[in-house]
Parts: sequence; C-alpha cells; structure tokens
Amino acid sequence: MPQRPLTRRAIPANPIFMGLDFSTQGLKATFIDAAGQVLAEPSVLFDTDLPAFKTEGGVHHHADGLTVTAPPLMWVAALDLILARMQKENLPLAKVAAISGSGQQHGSVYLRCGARARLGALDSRLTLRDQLQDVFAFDAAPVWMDSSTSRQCRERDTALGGAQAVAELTGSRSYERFTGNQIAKIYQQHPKAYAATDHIALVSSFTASLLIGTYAPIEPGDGAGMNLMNIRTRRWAPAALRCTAPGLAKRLGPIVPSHKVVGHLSRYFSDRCGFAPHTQVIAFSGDNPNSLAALGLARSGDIAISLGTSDTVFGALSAPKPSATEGHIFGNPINPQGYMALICYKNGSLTREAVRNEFARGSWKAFEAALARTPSGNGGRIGFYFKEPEITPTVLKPVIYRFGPDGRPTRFTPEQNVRAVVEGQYLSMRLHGNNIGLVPQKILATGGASVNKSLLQVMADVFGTPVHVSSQPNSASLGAAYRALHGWHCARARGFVPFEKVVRAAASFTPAAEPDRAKHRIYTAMLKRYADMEKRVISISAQSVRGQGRDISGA
Ligand code: XUL
Repeated sequence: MPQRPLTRRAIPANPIFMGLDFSTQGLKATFIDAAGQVLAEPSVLFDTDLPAFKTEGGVHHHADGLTVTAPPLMWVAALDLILARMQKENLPLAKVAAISGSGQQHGSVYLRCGARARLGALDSRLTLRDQLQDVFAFDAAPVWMDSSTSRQCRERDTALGGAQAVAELTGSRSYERFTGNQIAKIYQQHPKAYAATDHIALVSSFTASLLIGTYAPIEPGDGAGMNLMNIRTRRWAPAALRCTAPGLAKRLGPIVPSHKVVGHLSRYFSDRCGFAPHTQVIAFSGDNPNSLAALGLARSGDIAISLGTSDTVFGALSAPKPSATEGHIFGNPINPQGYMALICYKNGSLTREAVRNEFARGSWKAFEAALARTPSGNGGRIGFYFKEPEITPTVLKPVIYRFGPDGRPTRFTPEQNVRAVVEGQYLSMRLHGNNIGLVPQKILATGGASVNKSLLQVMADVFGTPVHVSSQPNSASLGAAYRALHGWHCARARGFVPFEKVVRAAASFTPAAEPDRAKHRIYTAMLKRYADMEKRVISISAQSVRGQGRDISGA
C-alpha cells in the first residue's frame, strides 16, 4: 500500500484514525484516513529504544526456564516515547477522531488500589512514566510466552470437569499462558499482593486505560484468551472465576462489545500532545483478533493462512467447535455475534527454508522446480518436518518422519522431500483447521512466504478453494486503526454497522491460485492416511521425549 508522509501541510480535510499495537517487541501506531488509506506508521522498539528496562525481545526470561514477564511500566514509557515522536513528526493529532488498539494476547497487569484515581488525574507537564511508577501491585506482567502454570491448568481441568469441558466453556482448553491460570498462580504465590490488587487488566485493556484515564473494559476477542470467559455468552463464566481466585469478578470489570466506545481521550493527551478533547477510544483487543480485522474477515468461510516465522491459520466462524486438543476460539472483534478460530504452528518458514537449504541448494527456484517435477500426492509419500518442537500437534522434540506409500518409514529423494514438506504442512492445516470448524470457501494467504506462487498452488489444491493474496500486511496495528474507524461509525449510527460497509479497504485481495479438482481429490483421499500417520508420530515422539531430536528415516 503506498504511503505518503503525513505533515501539517498535508492535513486531510476529513478526520483520521489511529491504531496502536503493543506487541511483544514494540509499539507501532498506524494512522489511516476515512477511506482506510495508511498515512503514517511511527514505532518504538522496546529493547533498543527503552534499554533501561533490560528486555530481550521485549521480555524477561526467568531462571526457572518457564516464567516469562515484561515490565508494564515499559509499555507506559513506550506510549510516552511514541507520542513524543508523533509530535516531532508534526502529525496532526487534533484530526484524530478515534483510536483503537491491540495488545499481545494473554498478558496481565495488576493495578493496586488508588491506580484509577491516579489515571484520572494526570499532570500534563509530566510524563506518564513519572506519574505511574507505583500503580502496579506487581512490577512484572506475565506474558504469552510464559509456561509456568501447568499446575494451575490441571486444577482448572479438575474443577471444571476436564479439558474438553474447559474448551466448551471458554473456547480453549487450559493453556499455561492463558490469563486465568496466571492469575491463579499469582493468587496462590503472592496472596498479599493479590489482596492489594484493585484491578486486573489485559495488555490491551491496560493500554486503553492509560488513554481514557480510568479502567477500560475487556472485549470478547481478547477476553477469550483467559480461560475465564463463557465463549457463547461473552460474559465471565462464574465457575471459571471461582476456581481461579476470590473476588475476581470485581477486579476484572465488565466485558463490552469490541466496537464500543470505552471512553474519550483524557485531558492529559489534549493538553500535552494536542489531541482533540472528544477523541473516542474504541475497546482495545488482542493482536490476533486485530489481524483478523486487518483482513476484514467478518464471515464464516474466509480464512487467512499466514506463512511466517510461525504459520497461523485463522478465520471467522459462526458455529464454534472448541477442542480439547488444539486451537483457540476467540470472539470476533468485527462481528459481535461471531467467533474466530486460530491455530498456530511453530514450524513455518524456517522449516521450509531448512528443507530448501538441504534439498534444493538453498534456492527457491530449485525448490519450485522440484515441486513441478513431482506429482501431487507425492506417490503416497507423507513427511512430517518438525525442526522446532511443535504445538499443532504437540510434538516436544525436533524430529523428521518420512513414510512411504505402504506406511513404513523410508527415504525420500531430495525432490520428494521438497514436495513432502509443503503438502504435509497444508494437509495439517486442513485437518486441524477442520477440527475447530475452519472450513474455507476462500483462502487469503499472507506473510512473507505468500509471494511464492507454487506454494499457493499446492495450498489451493489441498484445500480445494481459490487462494487470494493481499497488498495489505497482516498487521495488528492496521486492524486496530480499521476498528477505530469502524467503532467511530457505529457510535455515529448509535448501533452496529457491518464492518465491510465502512472499512472497504480491508478486503482488497487479488486471486493468486485456482484449485485443480483432480489434484484436490488426491489430497482428500490422502487426508485420512495423513491423520493416522500423525497419530503414530505423536505417540512415537511422546515415547522418545527423553531421547534427542532426530531424523528417523534419513533423506
Ligand atoms: C495467541 C498467542 C500469541 C500472542 C502473540 O494465542 O499467544 O499469538 O498473541 O502476541
């Protein structure tokens, strides 16, 4: 998307909208005009721009190897810094009509009694950081990379009737990084600090609170990442709160629809930075729900496959199928009755690149030629390439498995390896996506590897659906900016307005591959064998977890 610098000399006649994305590594703002055109994108990187917080990749890894946290004051300081940069760049902040935002999912911030009053009485002569140093009951916010709460997950399973029951109620089975399990750990290990906590926010609702000068509510896109919200009613599930910690409902506050105005920008920002005093703040959501908004996925049947460092498959759903084994169901931030499903793979581009380097001389051209020389279905050969421990399905050690048409471990030629890694990844996405209700009618391919046409052709053939690509990046801050525009329209209409009616820019996709029906039939026949082999792989890998990662069948 072309970008033009936004200066006072180029102030658009119409209002502009801002999305703020507090990701794991940094803070980015995206400014758009009312047509959804991107105008400016200032950013801050935590490690390098705020070195005093001594983070690595925006987080602190603790000595137990499981606990991962981030200092919430760093997010406050990042907001100070990005606002200063916006002023320095002369961005016309007075033109901003509405702001929404995005936060890394699952992270939680614990605010002590008195924090609300402090947020509401900020002095515009001072930085936010100077005034908010001591509002935290904990200086460390657990984040999504934390996996220290297995005990609390098992306690939740027991209290709520097992993993499938937790998934049915909250949209996901108990996951270590999910906020409810983090809150339970804090309550158990630091009861005094928990007692002193007045309010618990997600990264998204905390950063919205900074803007509106009081506690901002949580919305269903991010609220679903806590194991605490009833995924169907979009309210807190009393049984899930009870087994977490006492007095939790009042500490969490309400859940509101994602398009709702949660407040107006507090006076601090108009006095200090020149925003208009009536600037609306629309509920902030998680980064994945905001990425869904960036692609405009409001209805069932459109799914996005993001081919990046890790691959993700996500899409809108009307009838959720929560699973005890995989994936997540979240609220859909652009459709208040709808849902979104997400599955995440650790073995994405780096694994494809490793196979390219080993079997295609490190060249994408040679990789594509190998794909062209081998038949769809690879003559019945199926491969599993886990260069990294995998989460979909759970495979804890790096390992490679190659099976011949007779189901026995075997060797592959270099080109068979190339085809096997690509087909295996897409068969897995079709299988696991289907398990949580993601059955595409159209696929939007995003992420770095989506420029590779031959990868997209195999994708279209495996799924049997057309594949489109977008000029839009798969970007949470852009999605947040679109949601600001959407929420502003809803507020003006005093009711919900369909997202696609007011954010037309979100759906600009171009066709990239059409499925070949005969090849699709080959993949459909292969899917059952793939699923059976995957079960074998999971069981072999679980048994060998104490051994070293290995390649069991050679090249
Ligand atoms: C999703 C998840 C991550 C974080 C990253 O469940 O844990 O995608 O949201 O920011």
